[in-house]
Amino acid sequence: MTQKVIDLRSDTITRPVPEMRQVMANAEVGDDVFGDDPTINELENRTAEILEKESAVYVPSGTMANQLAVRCHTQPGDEILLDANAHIFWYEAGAPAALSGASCRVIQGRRGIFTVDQFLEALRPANIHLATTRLLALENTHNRGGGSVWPLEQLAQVCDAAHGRDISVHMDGARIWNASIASGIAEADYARHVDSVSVCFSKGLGAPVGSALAGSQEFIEKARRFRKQFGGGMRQAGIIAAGALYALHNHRSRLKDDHDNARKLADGVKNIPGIHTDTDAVETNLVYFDVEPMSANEMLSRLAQAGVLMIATAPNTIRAVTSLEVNSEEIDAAVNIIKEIAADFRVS
Ligand code: TLP
Repeated sequence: MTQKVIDLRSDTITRPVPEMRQVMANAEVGDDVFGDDPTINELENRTAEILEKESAVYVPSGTMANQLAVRCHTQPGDEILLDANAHIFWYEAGAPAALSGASCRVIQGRRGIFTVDQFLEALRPANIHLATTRLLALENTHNRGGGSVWPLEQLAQVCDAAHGRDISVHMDGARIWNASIASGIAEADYARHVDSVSVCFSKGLGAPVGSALAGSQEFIEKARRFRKQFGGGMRQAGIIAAGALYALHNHRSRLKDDHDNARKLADGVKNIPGIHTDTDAVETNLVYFDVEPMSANEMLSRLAQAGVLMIATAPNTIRAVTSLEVNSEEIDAAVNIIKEIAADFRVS
């Protein structure tokens, strides 16, 4: 019997469960560029309802949702303020510059989260030499911040400070569902402080494709036009939107299992010689740990040989992400494998 791979590379690897595939197969569809796809319309309405925003638009990816927001909020030459580890800055292939002509200026937050004072310090005076800061972008939960959740009050303070200076706020809420489950704070309670929010259905929620951008009616109308321009206008995409709708209805509460498994993994590896992790930093479904004396890549290739997949985010840093693809027993198995490999590195 072939051994099942324990895939902890990302929660993006989640595959549709059989019931989800069933609703996808039976989805009612139409041409969404004409606004005729009833399943997409339902998904957009439901998403807007949960986030308590006027409107939402379905898009192929989280990257497109974020970049539509950047495009809508800024003009070429404008500047975006965001944390130094933000996904928009790190992992979107330079899109703010390429697609919107916007530059990024970063704030050195703590685990992706910064204070109102840090925001205020980063502001530039009005001066013709300087770029205009038009947009502040927050990420909740914060990916490279270790899956950290923004404290609501701090988020509100930062957003109020931005709005008071005519700066719009976008929230990359790819994992807002995880933030909400971990904190007990409704998604809408985060979303009410920001002008736009992107959410992903294709991560912990387990849908195969898709994200959404939500905001005011006027903002989303503008985003629909840019979605077309960016090549994101889809046709009978109700097939995939049905998976997202299923995920929204059925998979939000199960994220707690992923959080429990992440904690179990962090607790399991924290005392292994050669592994360093801050277990207090594990708030949701992401676990980061440092390895030494081996490099992250050495560790990853040994793990892969043993059927455990993770990714490196720095020369000595590894990221593991829990999802519906990995159960509690598999976390135990992964911990034991890490233990064995780390011991090998110490004797060799
Ligand atoms: N993150 C992916 C990779 O791109 C790193 C992952 O495996 O975590 N915002 C955040 C906070 C994200 O973590 C991601 C994906 C996105 C946006 C982009 O979503 P997609 O991959 O749908 O474009």
